Order: sequence, then structure tokens, then C-alpha cells
Amino acid sequence: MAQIPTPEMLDDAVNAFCLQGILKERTPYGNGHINDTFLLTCDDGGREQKYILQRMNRSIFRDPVSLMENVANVTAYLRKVISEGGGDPDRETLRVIKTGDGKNYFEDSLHNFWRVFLFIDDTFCLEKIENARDFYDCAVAFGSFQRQLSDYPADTLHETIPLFHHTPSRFQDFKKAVEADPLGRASLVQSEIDFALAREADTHVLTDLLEKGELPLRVTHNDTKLNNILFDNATRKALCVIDLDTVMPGLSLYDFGDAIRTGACTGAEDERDLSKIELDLSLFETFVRGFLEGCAGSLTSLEIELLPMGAKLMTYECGIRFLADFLVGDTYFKTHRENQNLDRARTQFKLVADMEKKWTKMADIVKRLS
Ligand code: ADP
Ligand code: GN1
Ligand code: MG
Repeated sequence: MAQIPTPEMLDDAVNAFCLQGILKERTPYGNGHINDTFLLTCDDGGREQKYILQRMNRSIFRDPVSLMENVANVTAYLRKVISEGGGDPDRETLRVIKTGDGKNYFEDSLHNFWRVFLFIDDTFCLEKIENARDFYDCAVAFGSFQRQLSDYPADTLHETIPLFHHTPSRFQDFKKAVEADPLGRASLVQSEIDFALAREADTHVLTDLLEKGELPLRVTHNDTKLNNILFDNATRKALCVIDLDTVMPGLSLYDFGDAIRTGACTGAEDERDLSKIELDLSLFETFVRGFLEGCAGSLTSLEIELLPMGAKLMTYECGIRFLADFLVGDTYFKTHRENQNLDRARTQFKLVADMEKKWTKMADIVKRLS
């Protein structure tokens, strides 16, 4: 894992960007698992101007230049769509701030890559759903995000993390981690490993249909976690979809599924008490309703029919990623305590098992709403 940024590194990075005003304060910010995020507060002649500074995770994002090209192009496109629809592009999508030499990233002498976004003020992020209305808004926002990008030329996007949601390939990575077992942890988690192995047949359901041309490839967000949406403090409406690092060609079911995994679960992703983890069917229904509205008729009937499978596979896939990371020594997802990745894997598997129990009900909800 990369060294924590020193004050000198942060100074260097801040100075590279064209910020308005004089920097007053910089503090670590947010709960992301991947990048190092800081809030910058500047004094611009008595007016406060805030920014988000991020050091991109280099071990995960191998090609930060291409990544930032994706982010800059997609946000420029979204800004146009939002303006044309009468919205406020500075609040409804990210604005990339350039460096003094006109780049959308800064590479420091240690080859760390940094970027700055305008801070979208007077907003909040949810780690857990507090009421159905918020989840409905989230669903509309993620559905609309896909719709807004439906005419974006997908083949011009760089694949920032190859095979990101290719579940069969994630399964192979997981098996390799079990076989390598570098820390001797596999014997401690045999029942979790068995749970994952028993579901191999599910792993290729969606990718097979994509390869046969039965599911369409779309521009998708690919990381539709609840805390990747900013809500407006004033209206409590879902305002902006953030964390665009993984915007790539993908399946609509990935975006649907990942949001169910985080938003329709009754407990936290790293909850230790598994009795608190289940699929909230009423929230599932709320999200289906909102997502279909946001996509506004753009999903095919097969995509709609497979929504429950999207939810199950994204939850399963995240579970095997957490478990593999636990086995190899927690090198990918940030952890703040011992066994956190194992606890995360366990919640995902508990949620998968609960979805399997509620499968008919999930399918009935989708049928009723489509
Ligand atoms: P990670 O990939 O590590 O999850 P994110 O890009 O999601 O990083 O950022 C982490 C957190 O920082 C978000 O959950 C959100 O709270 C906050 N954040 C990121 N960008 C902005 C922004 N432009 N305005 C306000 N808050 C932001
Ligand atoms: C990571 O960046 P963040 O925290 O929103 C991860 C997702 C996982 C998620 C699990 C680039 O998301 O794929 O689903 O953690 N992002 C990347 O919480 O790997
Ligand atoms: Mg995030």
C-alpha cells in the first residue's frame, strides 16, 4: 500500500492546481475504500471556496492518465446534457480543475497522481439508507446517469480496470488466492470458501448472455455504491453521481446490482453481527421502481427480467473480492481494523444467501413493476 501523503507532498499537489483563493485548511475526507481524499478550503477574498483533492490509487489504477481522460470527457459530456436540460452542471456533475499547465492531473516527483474537483457544497452522502424516499431518488439518479450517457460513444472510453465486473474472471482470481494462501488464512475461512465455490455456475450467467449478444453493452458507472451519490442538503434529493473512476462499457445490471448490494441491505458492509444482514424486500421494490423510471424505457425485457440476478451476482462478486483480499493480506481495499475484509465478505455472502431465499419474491416484484 502507498505511503500516507506527507504535508510536503500535499503542498506540492495543491500548488500545482489553479485554485481560487488562498488555502486555509486541508483535511482528510470521506469514506472511500480506494483513493486518498482531502477537502481543501480556500479563502477567496472573504468568500469560501472548497475543493476535493485526491491522490489516485496507483496500484489499482495503472493508467491514471487514461482514467482522467475518461473522467474529463464523460463530465464534459454530462455538463452539456445537464445544461441543455436546464440543470446546474457545477452541482449535478463533477468539475475537473486543471493544473497551471493545463492538465487535468498532477504527477509528483514520486509518481503519485493527483486531481482536484470542485467541492459540491451543502450536500451529504449516505452510508446507509434512512428512508425509502432517499433510495428511490438514488435509483432514479443511477438510472438517469445511464440514460444521459446512452449516446456517448462507448468505444472511446478506456477500460481503466480490465474485466472489472467480469465475474468469471473474478472467480478465477479468487481461486488463485485460495490456492496461494500466502498467509495461511484459508483454513480459517473454509466455510466461506465453500460457499463461494458452490456458486461457480452462477458466475458466468450474465457474461455468457453478453457474449451471445443477448444483453446490450452500455456505458455504465460500475461502482454504484450508496456513498457515491451526493444528496442536496436543501432538497434532500439525489443531486450528483460521483466517483467516476470506473465509468466504462458494462451491463445495466452491474449498476442496478451494486446499488442493491449497498442500499437494500439492512446492515453495514462490514457488520460483524450477521443476524443484522438481510435483503430489505421493500427497499428492493423501491429501487426497481426508481431505476426503471430513471432508465425511462431504455432497458430491454431481458435486462429487466435479470435484475434479481444482477443484484445477486454483484453481491457475490464483491464477496469473493473481499475474501480474496483477506486471503492475500488486505492489499486492495483499505481496512481500518483486523479482519475487516473477512467481515465484509461474510456480509456479502449472508446477503446472497438471503436473496436466494427471497428469489421468487424478488422476481415477482420485478414482474409486477415491469
Ligand atoms: P473513493 O474512490 O475512494 O470511494 P470518491 O471519489 O468516492 O473516492 O470520494 C470519497 C468521498 O469524498 C465521497 O464518498 C464523498 O463523500 C466525497 N466527495 C468526492 N468528491 C466530491 C465532490 N466533488 N464534492 C463533495 N464531496 C465529494
Ligand atoms: C470500492 O471506491 P469505492 O469505495 O466507491 C471498489 C468497488 C467495490 C467497493 C466495495 C475501483 O468502491 O468496486 O464494490 O469498494 N472500487 C474499485 O465497497 O475497486
Ligand atoms: Mg467512492
